Amino acid sequence: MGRANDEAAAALEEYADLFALTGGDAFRVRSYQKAAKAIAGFPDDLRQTDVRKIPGVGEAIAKKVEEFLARGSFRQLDDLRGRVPEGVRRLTRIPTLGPKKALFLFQELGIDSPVALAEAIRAGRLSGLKGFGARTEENLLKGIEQMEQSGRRVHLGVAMDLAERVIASLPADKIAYAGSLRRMRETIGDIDILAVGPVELMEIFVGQPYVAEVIARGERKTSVRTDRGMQVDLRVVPAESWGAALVYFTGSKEHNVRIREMAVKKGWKLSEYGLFDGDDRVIAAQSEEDIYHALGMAWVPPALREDGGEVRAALRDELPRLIELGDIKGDLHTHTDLTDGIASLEDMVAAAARRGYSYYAVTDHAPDLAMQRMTLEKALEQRGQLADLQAKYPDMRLLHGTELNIAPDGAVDWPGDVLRGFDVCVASVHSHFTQSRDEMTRRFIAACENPDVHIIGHPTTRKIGKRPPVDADWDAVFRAAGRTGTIMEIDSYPDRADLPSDLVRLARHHGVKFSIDSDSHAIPHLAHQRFGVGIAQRAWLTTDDVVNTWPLDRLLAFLRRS
Ligand code: DGT
Ligand code: CA
Ligand code: CA
Ligand code: ZN
Repeated sequence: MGRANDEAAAALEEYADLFALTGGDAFRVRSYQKAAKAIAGFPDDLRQTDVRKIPGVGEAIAKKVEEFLARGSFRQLDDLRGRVPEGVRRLTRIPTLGPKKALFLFQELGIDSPVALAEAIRAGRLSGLKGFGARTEENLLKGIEQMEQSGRRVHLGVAMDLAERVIASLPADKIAYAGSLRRMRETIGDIDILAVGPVELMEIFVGQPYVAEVIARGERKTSVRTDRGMQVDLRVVPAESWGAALVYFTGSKEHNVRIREMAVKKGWKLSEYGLFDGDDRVIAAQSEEDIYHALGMAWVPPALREDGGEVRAALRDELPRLIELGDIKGDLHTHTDLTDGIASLEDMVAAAARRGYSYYAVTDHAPDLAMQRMTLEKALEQRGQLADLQAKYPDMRLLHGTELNIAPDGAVDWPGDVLRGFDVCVASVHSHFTQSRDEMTRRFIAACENPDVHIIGHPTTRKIGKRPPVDADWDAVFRAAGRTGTIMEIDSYPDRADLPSDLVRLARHHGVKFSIDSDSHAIPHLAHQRFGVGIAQRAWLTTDDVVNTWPLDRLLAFLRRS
């Protein structure tokens, strides 16, 4: 997927937001949003495509996109940006604050930024205003705090795209990303790239089109800010200390402290240049394996390097055989254009087959998510189409599933006899996100206890930087899931990353099994599973913990008993 698609989609989304904010027609707002989604999910690079071919892109939008491709913006977007202060636009990014209220706050009270809003709430200036009760104010404060915390960090998907683009742009002898990105953290502060190559590499780096500003430039390290605001550090390291540099700059800092202690205990020294003895003679430096082995321990997979017990386990040679992307045998949560996906059933299935899966579930939304206009007839018709398609794919079992909606009381869309007609039932929270902790906990437990619910989809419902996780007693929820054999999903969509790895670890304590799903709404999303595998690795999962690494028979038997 080319970046041009993502950027054009982001511009259209921003335009839709601004258009809504300034009282624009809701129908047109939706058409911009739809077009943005279609463009983001379009498999081919926008620059090599006739924009008008993309579904949902009419003449007016096509013109805007073409202007955007030519100069990085379009006239109507510039106009609206000029009319709405940047602070007010940032107001709308506060989770739970819609455009209408944001504009109201600006026009009536002159509140022009999230900071100003937090001050106004604390000073009691909003009390008595229609639509701003104590609960609303509390949620707004939480949202502002969350926004400040996430700060300039971006989710893994954005950072990975950029890192791969940087790596592809540089003619190095050896090049790799390190830092939090290599450890597959869910959010990334800055990107750390290591390279072996000529000094001219720095010159080539700062001349790249994605570089917006050079922060610091040197022979060994150059830092830039990219057009998307992310910082990228490029370090050129000597070939003979490649392994030592990788260990050092992969981190985490806490992991590095631990292994440096190991070196010191032996009277040695560990730095970004190598592992040295008391006389400064090099013991190991060229590869990570050499360094870990010299310290008397097994090589530690990057996702585990968080000082969470991995050093002790590596010293005893007790590290688990972590799950890897190659272990994944299928996907159990995907959508088509029957609901809010943008690709047809045929195209999604064909793309899944190209990935070499043994099984693939289609799980379009169920009727209670009213805007998707799903009906039982449509679901059954899709089941027939899937059965017909099956003949074309002898090596991949097609599963007919659905993504149910967990109502506030824990009930789901269809009665048991309908649910039992599906091979896989995912059940997710899509509404009433701000229930109290007790209500939310009961809601999830009820869903787990439903014998026809197999998987809880994107359990916390968070969207990184946009929506906070729901509040529930996860210990209690996971206990119920363990007891009932209900699978917890690791939704791999990088702005969801849901469950996050700390909750995966907690759930595993309760004997819970997991499915690593893409939650695809377009063909390129299928590849997101690699991010879910990263989450699973950070939680120390093995293939035994993850149901969609299992052979079909074992999976089906487990689904039947849960
Ligand atoms: P981020 O960028 O906030 O997502 O997280 P990291 O882990 O990528 O952190 P970053 O970019 O500050 O540094 C990259 C790695 O370099 C870090 O994981 C460990 C190593 N490192 C940086 N500064 C230090 C330090 O002062 N001491 C040690 N031992 N290691 C450091
Ligand atoms: Ca970093
Ligand atoms: Ca850095
Ligand atoms: Zn969902």
